Amino acid sequence: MNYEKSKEILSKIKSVDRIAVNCHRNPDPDSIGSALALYGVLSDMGKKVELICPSKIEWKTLNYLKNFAKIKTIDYSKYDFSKHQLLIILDSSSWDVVTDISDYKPPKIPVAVIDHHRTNTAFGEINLVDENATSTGELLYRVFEDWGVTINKDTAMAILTGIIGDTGTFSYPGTGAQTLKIAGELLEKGADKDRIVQQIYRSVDFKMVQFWGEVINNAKVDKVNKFIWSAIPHARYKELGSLIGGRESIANLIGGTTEGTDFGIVMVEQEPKKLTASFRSRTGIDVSVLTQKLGGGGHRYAAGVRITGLTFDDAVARVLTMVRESINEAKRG
Ligand SMILES: [Mn+2]
Repeated sequence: MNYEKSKEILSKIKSVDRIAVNCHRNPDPDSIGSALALYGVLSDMGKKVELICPSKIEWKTLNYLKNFAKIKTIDYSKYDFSKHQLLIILDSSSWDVVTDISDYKPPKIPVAVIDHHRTNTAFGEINLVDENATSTGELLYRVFEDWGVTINKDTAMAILTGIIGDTGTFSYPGTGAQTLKIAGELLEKGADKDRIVQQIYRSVDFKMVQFWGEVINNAKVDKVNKFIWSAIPHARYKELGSLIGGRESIANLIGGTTEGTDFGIVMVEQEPKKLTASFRSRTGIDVSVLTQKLGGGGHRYAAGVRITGLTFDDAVARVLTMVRESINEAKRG
């Protein structure tokens, strides 16, 4: 048994027929892969499952995953949960992330949370949170082991998609023997690693490459505090095509790459007065500590925060000021 809570979740599943499984807001490959892996396993158990997501799926290149088209975009403020007996939430640290609504009132059905974010607020009735898992995909692999599930090729593809998505193809620190061993087992079960990498990392629209160029052109290095940052105002973001996922992908690229820096921040004003910042650590400095001070969350190496209600300049200044103050505080010890 990998997790004590696995059993509790399994017996809850066994006691119901109709289950909703979520993809979080602006779902990434781990969210989508995990949801589809669980969808397959629950369907094989004879459950009626609905896959729900508050956003449109921008990761069209993941359409190689079985049942990809079954993910429904819903409005959580209007959705009728009474048709389900259980909601299983994956890869989401809070209701805000699940629903894309900041003051969401939880539905009146049981909720089980399976997640790997250290900032998870344990907002379900049952919470299986393992912050040492690289991805929800990896976590689910262990849960499926606990459940005695035989992993077929489709499930293996979905799980490996989550792992490869959240580890930058096994490159991020914290990706160790356990993860690589699981990945090896998934390959033996028929998962196609090369296809997954091709679809996640090597199928980038040229418009996106141009957006990356803009972010790189605008980047500045704070040599004193050792970080790189770049910020794109809404008007320019719109001109460049309002590309969902652009911020995260370029944050991975410059945030974790630039010599002489500890971390990087890419800020994009996605809507007027709605700025989202992605933080990426290069040297292991815990960027989730920084985002948490601004009301956000995430992991040691990758974290984020959304600032609403401020003009672009004020929001950027707020992020930079807080970051610089935190670094100075830490230096003073
Ligand atoms: Mn994840």
